[in-house]
Amino acid sequence: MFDKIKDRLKTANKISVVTGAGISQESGIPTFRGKDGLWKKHDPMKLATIEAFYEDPKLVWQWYQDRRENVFKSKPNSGHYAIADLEKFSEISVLTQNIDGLHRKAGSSNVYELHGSIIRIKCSNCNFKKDIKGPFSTLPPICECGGILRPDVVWFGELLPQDVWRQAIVQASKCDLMIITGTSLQVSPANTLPIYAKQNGAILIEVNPELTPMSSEVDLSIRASSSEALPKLVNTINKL
Ligand code: BV8
Ligand code: ZN
Repeated sequence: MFDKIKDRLKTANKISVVTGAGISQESGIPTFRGKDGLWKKHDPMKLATIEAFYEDPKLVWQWYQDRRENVFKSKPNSGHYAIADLEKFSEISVLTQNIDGLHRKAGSSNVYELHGSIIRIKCSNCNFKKDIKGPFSTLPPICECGGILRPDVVWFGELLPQDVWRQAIVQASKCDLMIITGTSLQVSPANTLPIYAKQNGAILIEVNPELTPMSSEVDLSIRASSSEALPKLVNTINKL
C-alpha cells in the first residue's frame, strides 16, 4: 500500500495530522455529514451560530449538554492511539476540528483544537473560562459577572482562536508529511491546511472511506477507516 512513497516516508520527521469528525465516529460520536450525521437532524445555522445562541440559549445549551454527555462516555479508538504512538518516533502536531478532546485522552500532547472544546465553557461577557465535569441544573448557566456562559467552541461566522490558528498554519507549513483523516474538508479555514503543507512540498496521505476535494491532490488516498488504516500506516512509518 505504501510502496509508492516508502522512500519519501523514510525522511519524514515533521508530521502534521489533520483530523475531523470521522476519526471519532468509531468512538460513538456522530459525524456531521454522515448518514446519521448531526446536520441530518439539526440545522447547524440554528444551533451552531451566535445568532442562534442569543435567540434561544436554552435550546443551544441543551444540544451541547446532550453532545457533552456522549463525549464524556466515549473512549479514543485505535485511530487516535496510532496518532499518539507516532509521537514516540517523530515530531507530531495534531490539527483537529474535533471538540471532543479524544486526541489528548489517547495521549497526544501537541494538539491544536481549531474549533475549541465541548469540555470547556467561557463567559460571553468577561474572559472567564473553565473545563467542566458535568451537566448544569439551570440552563443557560450564568457567570458571576452576570454574563451568559457558553460552550468554548467556534461557531459558524466566528473567527477561530487566532493564536491556535496561527500556530496551526506554522505547523502545516513546516511539516514534511501530512496525514488527513476523518474530514470532508467542507469547512474553512481548516480545509486550507493541506494546501499549506503541499506548498511546502510535504507528502500528503489521506485516510477516508469516501473521496474528498483533496483526494486527487494527495500522494496517497486510502479508502479505509482511520481505526483500520492508521495503525498500519504508523507501523510502517515507525519501522522505516
Ligand atoms: C470563519 C464547532 C471568518 C462547533 C464547527 C460560504 C462558503 C464557504 C465558506 C463559508 C461560507 N459562509 C461561511 C463560510 C465560512 C464557514 C464555513 O466553512 N462554512 C461551510 C459550512 C461552508 N466557516 C466558518 O464560519 C468558520 N469561521 O470562517 O470565520 C468568517 C466570519 C464571518 C463570515 C465568513 C468568514 C468557523 C467554522 C467552525 C464552525 N464550528 N464545529 C460544533 O461542533 O458544534 S465546524 C464542525 O463541522 C466541525 O468542527 C468540523 O469542522 C465540521 C464537520 O466537518 P468534518 O469534521 O469533516 O465532518 P463531516 O461529517 O463533514 O465529514 C466526516 C468525514 O469523515 C467524511 O469525509 C467521512 O467520509 C469521513 N469518515 C466517516 N467515518 C470515518 C471517516 N473517516 C475515517 N474513519 C472513519 N471511521
Ligand atoms: Zn463573566
